[in-house]
Amino acid sequence: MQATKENFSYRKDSLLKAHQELITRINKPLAFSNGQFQRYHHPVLTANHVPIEWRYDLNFQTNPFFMERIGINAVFNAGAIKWEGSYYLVARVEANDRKSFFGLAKSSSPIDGFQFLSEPLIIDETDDPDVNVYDMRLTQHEDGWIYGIFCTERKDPNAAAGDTSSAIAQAGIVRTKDLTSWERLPDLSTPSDQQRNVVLHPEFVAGKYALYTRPQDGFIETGKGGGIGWALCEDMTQPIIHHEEVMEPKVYHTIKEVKNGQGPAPIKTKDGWLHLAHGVRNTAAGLRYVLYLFLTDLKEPWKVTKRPGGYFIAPEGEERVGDVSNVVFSNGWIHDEDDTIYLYYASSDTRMHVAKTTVAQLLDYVHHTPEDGLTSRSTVLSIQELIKNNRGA
Ligand code: M1P
Repeated sequence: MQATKENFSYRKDSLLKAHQELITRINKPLAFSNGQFQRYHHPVLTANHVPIEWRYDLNFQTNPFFMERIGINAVFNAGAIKWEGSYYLVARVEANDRKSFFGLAKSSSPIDGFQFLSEPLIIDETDDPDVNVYDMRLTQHEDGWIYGIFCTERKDPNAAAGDTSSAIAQAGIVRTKDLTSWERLPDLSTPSDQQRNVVLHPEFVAGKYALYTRPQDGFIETGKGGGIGWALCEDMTQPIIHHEEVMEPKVYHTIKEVKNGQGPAPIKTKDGWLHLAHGVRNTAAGLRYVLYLFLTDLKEPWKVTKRPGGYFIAPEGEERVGDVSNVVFSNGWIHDEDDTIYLYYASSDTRMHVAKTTVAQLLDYVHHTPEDGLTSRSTVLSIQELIKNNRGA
């Protein structure tokens, strides 16, 4: 390639044009829906959605080959919120150097048109600087703040010499009132060695802040910990949890056999709190992450009242392939004014998708999907029951 002004301009103009086409691309529903939710044709955010200004030096003098300077590897695991009439995703953006950070993308439509704001979020550090941050859950709390709880990862100080992998995951916390200025609070202190997938419940419970946690012994393995925990905290500016109770455990030979974790903050409905979570099982091809739903009591949100068996969303088609294949993960959904729910999920730690459903559909699903009977025989009995009823239909 010749480092000429003509080549520079041609490459720059082509890239800007392709980027503009991508971020303004119309999304359409796929033809088939299983009645539970509607998938869409295109991902809503990908690495290519990241602004050109974040990746390229646009000056011919300093970048004569119009070379990408800072590559973006993936955009995934986004928190979500509707704010002042617009839809926002706070995405995990991962650069080629493996560092994740947060990018806020905005659209007037829930299914397409997401564009990153001009700069990535810069999160203040605590006295113990974060090495990597990711997977922010946004909660609009009744105290008036929007909280973002994310995973902060640091090297394990007790790692043996030569062990360059062991890490400690904990819950970092920020809060904002305008999605522009973010105040860093101290990290959550809990009785567990490690935490991921910590989510703030939107209402006070017994006058306290309530949190869904995921106690775990190791960085990858949850060990004897695991399950979705429930804990109360007096003050988010001094966030300390003294006790966490597992309310939604991992279970042998289910979609959540190895581990599970709360997705976004639950949605309040007339029948209880609707929860979206991920469940993980092991296979010969590695871990498989799927999404599942459950319902908890309105007044006692730590009590599970409905546990539909199996997964709600599993990776399909191109979703099955990516940096960490066979994964769907969600930490953001939006409950719109008309009771539509936009469920934002990432596939294979690579890109973001949207699925559209409604509160009525999800309640029907949690009430009428048989619970996992934990044996093959019980699954056959559920199918027989369905067949019997269909014969009389
Ligand atoms: O790679 C799949 C997911 O693995 C982790 O989730 P969990 O702690 O529940 O296993 C996270 O790193 C998550 O970001 C990632 O998508």
